[in-house]
Amino acid sequence: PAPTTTPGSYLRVTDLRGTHLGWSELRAAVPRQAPSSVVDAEDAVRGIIEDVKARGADALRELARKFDGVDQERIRVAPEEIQRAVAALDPAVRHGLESAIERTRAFAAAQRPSDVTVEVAPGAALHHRWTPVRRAGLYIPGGLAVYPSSVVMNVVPAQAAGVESVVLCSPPQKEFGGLPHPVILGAAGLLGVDEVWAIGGAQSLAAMAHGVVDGEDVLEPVNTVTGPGNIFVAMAKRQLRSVVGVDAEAGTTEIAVLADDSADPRYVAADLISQAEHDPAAGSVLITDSPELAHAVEEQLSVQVSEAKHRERITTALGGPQSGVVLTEDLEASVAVADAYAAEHLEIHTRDASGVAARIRNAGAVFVGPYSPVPLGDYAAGSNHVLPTGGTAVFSSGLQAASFMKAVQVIEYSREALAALEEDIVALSASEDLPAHGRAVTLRGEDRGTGTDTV
Ligand code: HSO
Ligand code: ZN
Repeated sequence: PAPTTTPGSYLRVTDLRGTHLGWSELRAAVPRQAPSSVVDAEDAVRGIIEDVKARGADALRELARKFDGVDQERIRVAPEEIQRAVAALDPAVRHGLESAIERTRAFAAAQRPSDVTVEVAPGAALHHRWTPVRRAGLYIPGGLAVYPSSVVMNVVPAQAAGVESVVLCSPPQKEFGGLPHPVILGAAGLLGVDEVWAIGGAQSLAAMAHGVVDGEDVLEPVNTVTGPGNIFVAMAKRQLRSVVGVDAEAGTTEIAVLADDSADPRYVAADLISQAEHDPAAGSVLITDSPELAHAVEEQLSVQVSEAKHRERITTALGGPQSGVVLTEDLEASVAVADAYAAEHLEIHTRDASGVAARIRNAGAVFVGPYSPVPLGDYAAGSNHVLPTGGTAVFSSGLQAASFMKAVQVIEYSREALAALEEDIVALSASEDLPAHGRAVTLRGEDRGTGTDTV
């Protein structure tokens, strides 16, 4: 039989019981957002990037007036303003940020990839050497969703990678005298970032990619940009990809909960609500082989949603096609659905939760057991909250030190080790009609024993 989808009071129910779907069919059957309209921003963003490239700071001032309603004197934020923002942080918020920084730093440092050296034959040495990029740029949005936690999540792995120079851009805010949001400045200050520019959206990505001179202030071009943003930011990343390294185009957040009948429906409902709170387009998915649990979660949703501050947004998110309950035959089938959905965040609420977690191939981050809810990872666990969305976890990973690093492959052969490969190289170069390739090797062979070789 084919899967059936029926409306519930909050979540639609897709019943996969009795179906035997293959991988592609499962990928199509799981709840998913309609593809975003990033391309709608294509022409506007192209214009902005060209303008910033051609007119630099003049263009940035004009765009700040147009989009942020702000007349800017200095575009770069004075370092004293950053220090002032640190001093003005609410003590509890400061404590939260500091403990997040500490744990995220510890994990990010441990995640750094290590160099390797291999001797594939006597005298034939290969090294894989990781190096950080020289300079990284981070964009943090302003407006409705202000996430100082995202400053931590982007800056910490860059610093752990050994990036020497980090610049942060965030939109100028009218209500803060044309400066970025004070808690964003405070978080930057706590992290030791002293270069912040008040530039918003696509124009900030253009400025960081191409560099800007504003009188005394110079925004040097960066090698990699990261950070969340709307469709304009996503489109700017797409268009600047040939100029700078970029992280993924952040999509709307999502959570999947894989649960059996041992799960606590109050916890499951609270966690589904927590990510729905971000955005009416956020996705909350429950994958379970227990219709009783699905029912109990629905009951909990009706209690908890009505108590939530952002209940309108939450109700819209839970009711959208990107959210729902997926009913499965058994645990095995639930794991297959979770893999096909490839959630940004996947919670496991089952017996032997760690055993089940170990069987998951596709997820940005896996939260194991009843005491590892997603908001723990959003703010404090020490893992990174910049994770692949929209099913892209089948091929990509969350932000980490390696996102700001690249590897150099180093080749170091001795005379004998090269000689041992001479025939192979000559044969392959002839087969590709590139005889000068072979010649570069035979030349060295001829030197052997003629006394002209120096080593
Ligand atoms: N859940 C979001 C991150 C976040 N939550 C920031 C709260 N603040 C995407 O992983
Ligand atoms: Zn969140």
